[in-house]
Amino acid sequence: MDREAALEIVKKQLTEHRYTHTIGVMETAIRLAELFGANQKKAETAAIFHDYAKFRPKEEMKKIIIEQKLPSILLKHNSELWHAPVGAYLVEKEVGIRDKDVLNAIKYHTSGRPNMTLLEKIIYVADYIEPNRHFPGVEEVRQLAENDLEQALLKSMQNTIMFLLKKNQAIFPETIETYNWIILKEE
Ligand code: DGI
Ligand code: FE
Ligand code: FE
Ligand code: FE
Repeated sequence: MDREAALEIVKKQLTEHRYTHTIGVMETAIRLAELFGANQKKAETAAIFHDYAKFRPKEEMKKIIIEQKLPSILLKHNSELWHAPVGAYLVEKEVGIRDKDVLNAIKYHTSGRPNMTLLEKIIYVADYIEPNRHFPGVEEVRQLAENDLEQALLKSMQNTIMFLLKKNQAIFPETIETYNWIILKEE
């Protein structure tokens, strides 16, 4: 899909702040794709639509998780996690995007997953480091992403898990599994 057409579709789903974030993720993802040899067009499309479902009512997302047989464990965890798998479903159904690589990058952009593809890593990291983000430690991840995407992914996951631990929040199993996968693979 043409970039301008895609942006016009997603803009209607988002707040101005979230739309600005989306543009930042798009630009960052394209640059990472160029740097690490991924398909730039897929990176662009996945980035544009990654937060498509962010503002859907919780009840609508819950209904989709049940009816589409998405993992029911999602319902026990923070609803912040729901927009990623629900977004992948809605982007296929409502926007007509069928590319599995793009849909999986949207689906796993919040938790990651073991054996993530290059495109999935790019969207995860771009979401974390895009220029409008101001988390503590984000600059270190930006530096790492200049030459080592794996290290950038590991650091952003560690920061996210640490942040959740400090807030007494549960960690979604797939988030932990992704973290373990990166660490064990390096040994
Ligand atoms: O949608 P964004 O704000 O751009 O970012 P995101 O989709 O990466 O993350 C959305 C939220 O989900 C963010 O506040 C962190 C949170 N999150 C990520 N992994 C986990 C999580 N929350 C819980 N409870 N457990 C997780 O494993
Ligand atoms: Fe998100
Ligand atoms: Fe993220
Ligand atoms: Fe995002």
